Amino acid sequence: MLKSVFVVIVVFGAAACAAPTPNGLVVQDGAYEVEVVIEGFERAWGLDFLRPHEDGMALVTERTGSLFLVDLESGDRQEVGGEVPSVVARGQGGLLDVAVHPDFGEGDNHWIYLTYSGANEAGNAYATHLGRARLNANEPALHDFEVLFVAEPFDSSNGHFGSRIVFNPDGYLFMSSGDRRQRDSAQDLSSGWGKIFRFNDDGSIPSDNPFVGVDGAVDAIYTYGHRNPQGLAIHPISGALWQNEHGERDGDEINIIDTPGGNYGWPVATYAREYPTGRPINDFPHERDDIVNPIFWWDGTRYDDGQSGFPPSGMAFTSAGLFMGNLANQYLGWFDLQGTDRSDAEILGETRIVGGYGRVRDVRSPDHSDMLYILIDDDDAPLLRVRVLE
Ligand SMILES: [Ca+2]
Repeated sequence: MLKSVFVVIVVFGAAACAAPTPNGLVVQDGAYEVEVVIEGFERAWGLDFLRPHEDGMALVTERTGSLFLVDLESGDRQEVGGEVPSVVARGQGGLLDVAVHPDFGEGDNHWIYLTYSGANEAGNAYATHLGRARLNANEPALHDFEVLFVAEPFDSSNGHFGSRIVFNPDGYLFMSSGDRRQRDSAQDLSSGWGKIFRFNDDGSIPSDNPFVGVDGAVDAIYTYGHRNPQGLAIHPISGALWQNEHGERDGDEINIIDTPGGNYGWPVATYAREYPTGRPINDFPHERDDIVNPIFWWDGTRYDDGQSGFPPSGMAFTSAGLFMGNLANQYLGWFDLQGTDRSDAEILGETRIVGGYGRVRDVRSPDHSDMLYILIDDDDAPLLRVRVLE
């Protein structure tokens, strides 16, 4: 499957190219518009919309620990006070993603959800936390903050925390966690590392989660065998959860999280290779029948112009296809996606757009139309609005 040569589409005759990426990759210009909505974020990481009830308003996290309420029309932003959790902003950790309850604004529902790396009581080890609080958008401030889940164990390392959160159409909350750079943890059902979790909106565990009642297993686990998941998005037609994650040397993946209890491979089956030697880490996914294969992956042969993999971040679906932020190569990937589910989904090509701004961290579309918002993860960096011209 998907063995055909992967072609980076370069449209000749388009306007002059935007600023090149750090490694000189050609980035297309002319098929989309970019607009700076707000400038001056420090290490922006996550974004979600208060729509439909407060259309045009959104929340933005900075990894360094601040939460902002932003007006996407006027460009105004206000820092949210009150019970914003204290985070450990170190390495890849800090204040990570934000998700707004799908019924936010109905009745007294003002719940918003955050993931972040937090410390243990001794302050010397960290874990990815999920919490929620009520947002008063007038102050603006958080109230009634509570921790819902901690992806234990705590560890002193500062890498591979994940973490994205997203609600699906059935109202379940999904959360990702990384393997904390300890590979085998992703296969260990008693560990909260390297997993996708599923919760009810109050943080309780759905009774039909696949490992409920399994001795020693973390009952929040929905799928396992993930290295460092960075993007979660709901497909607008199927309602299925899609995910991307970082490989090692190559092995970056796009997955459909459609198999409750599924083993998604890391590190027993992966297209990633060892950093120092380039040798395969273990089996390849297609060699195993007990592994849920990625629907698309980077094995080092996708590009012929110097790019190796696609270190992904946020992802979003729009009417024009699938968009994913590229961190190291600093552009927005626009993927020509055909089909909707595992049986027919196919990516036919990629166009590099919006280069030259910095690492593209979060990518979100409010309504799956032709418009999306992206966050640049850098010092003094912008929130950008991108409109695809088709
Ligand atoms: Ca995998």
